Amino acid sequence: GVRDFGSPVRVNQLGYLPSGPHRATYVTTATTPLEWRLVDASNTTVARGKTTPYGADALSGDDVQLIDFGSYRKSGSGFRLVVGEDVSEPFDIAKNLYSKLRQESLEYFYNNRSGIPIEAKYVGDAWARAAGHVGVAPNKGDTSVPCVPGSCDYSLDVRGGWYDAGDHGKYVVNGAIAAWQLLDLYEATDDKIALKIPENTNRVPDVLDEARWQIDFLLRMQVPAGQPLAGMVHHKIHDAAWTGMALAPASDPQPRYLYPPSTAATLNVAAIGARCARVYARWDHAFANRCLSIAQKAWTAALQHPAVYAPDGGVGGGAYDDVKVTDEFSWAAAELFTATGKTAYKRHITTTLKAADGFSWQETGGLADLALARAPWRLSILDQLKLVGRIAKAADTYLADLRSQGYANPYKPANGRYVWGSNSGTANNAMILALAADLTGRSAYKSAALESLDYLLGRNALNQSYVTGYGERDSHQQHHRFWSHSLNPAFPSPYPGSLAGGPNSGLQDPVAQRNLQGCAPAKCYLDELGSYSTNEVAINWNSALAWLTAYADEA
Ligand code: 9MR
Repeated sequence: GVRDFGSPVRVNQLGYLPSGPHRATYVTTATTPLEWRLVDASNTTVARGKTTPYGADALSGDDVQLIDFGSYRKSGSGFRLVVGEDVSEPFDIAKNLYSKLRQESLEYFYNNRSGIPIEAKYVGDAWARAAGHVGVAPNKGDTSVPCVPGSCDYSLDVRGGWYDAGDHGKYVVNGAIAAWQLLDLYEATDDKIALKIPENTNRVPDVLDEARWQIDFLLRMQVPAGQPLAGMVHHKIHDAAWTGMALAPASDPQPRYLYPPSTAATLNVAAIGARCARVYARWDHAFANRCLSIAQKAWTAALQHPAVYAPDGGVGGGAYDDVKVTDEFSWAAAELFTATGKTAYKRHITTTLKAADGFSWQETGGLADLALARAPWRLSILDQLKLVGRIAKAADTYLADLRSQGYANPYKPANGRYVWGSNSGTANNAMILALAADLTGRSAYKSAALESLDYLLGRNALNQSYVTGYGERDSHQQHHRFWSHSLNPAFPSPYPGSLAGGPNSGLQDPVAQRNLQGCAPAKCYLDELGSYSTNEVAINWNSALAWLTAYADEA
């Protein structure tokens, strides 16, 4: 049938910062400027102006016009934009607009912890659950996990960490980049926001406590001394077969296995271990030293085994396969260089940030530059200038991409196809814009970083806020084993602040295949539990949202 996207006036359904950009998109085939009005909660017109005709937006297939109500800067709630008979969803204009989302997007991680009970006193009754995978029946537990039969003859204690996404797997490639982004968030914003987590009374910033839960797990994945491939890191641990939906982690009865080590996973641990060593040095010396020593062992092992690749395919878990690891070598080298200052690492930094690549779990070349950006004192003045130039150059592309689209979005794939997890492409490119703004002081970058949040929160082709609990038309049926309310009412909906993967041209699940044939790239999305290729949650996507909302809250 015909899909109903509600009002053609598309706004950030959470709202706008008083001092930030105030833009919206109107879907219309009209080609001449139209009058728009901003009305307040009592329906009084507080501002008016003319739309700017734009034309056909390539990736959504929509004909649109643009609205800029930047002339109005007062705070309030319940505003709406009106064009003719069409009325937008309501929104706020407020200085503290992103404070709650900044916090809840980070509390996503506590909710997805393995190996610890999720307590009602932190998350409320609906989201509380027993500890998963601690060896209490029917769980086999992650405290003594054997290798997949025939691949090694030891077991490892790999308890803890975060579940990757809607599934119960824990993957080093991806796990590391998500933890990395929380550490970078801490460094970018000096984050001291209190989170509702068990560690919130210690003296360590809560975001670092949360990241440490994951880092401790990642460090446990290293092959022990005396074993073949010692120092390498197991690629992943997950169930023998995919676990069913509407299943709490503690109820998973299946055997779980360690999958063989890979060079990519080993370099991910080298990178996160080095970043950990630098960031936690101020807070916990012993932990920082342990991180560094494991990172260095991993680095040495990766040099000895530079081409051990995790296979594509497989059952029971994601593949996270990657056969190009020059970028992982470069990222790890950059993190080790910034942590230690040792020039031996420097010659292994072979990649730079490129707008076309961005960064992701698979493409980590750009992270070398992002690592250096956090430790400029390691670089000569000339190299610092070059680094800022490269980051600004990538930001220029994202700025142009955002400005050239009817729904402002710094993500604009050159091949015209949205990828699995496209919303993280938006958030990660916005992060580069924010970083470029910090490094250059150019307000256009900052404004574009903030405007990117408009896309994620409703100013898009589907009138969809992709964040649970934020906006009138929010995603709330994301693919998740425990947050399976729409399948079984005994389970909760996603915790507020959970980001959906977003439009994916690939239609890689049966629900998408049944319902989305022929979709325009920006519309290949369904808020349905079964559409894992468009509507899953994932740690590496929420880490990007957390980074960006922390930045917006500081702005
Ligand atoms: O985010 C991953 C995406 O880049 C891949 O294209 C996709 C298919 O391999 O896998 C995504 O990651 C999923 C992982 O394999 C298993 N856990 C859920 C992840 C998010 O959907």
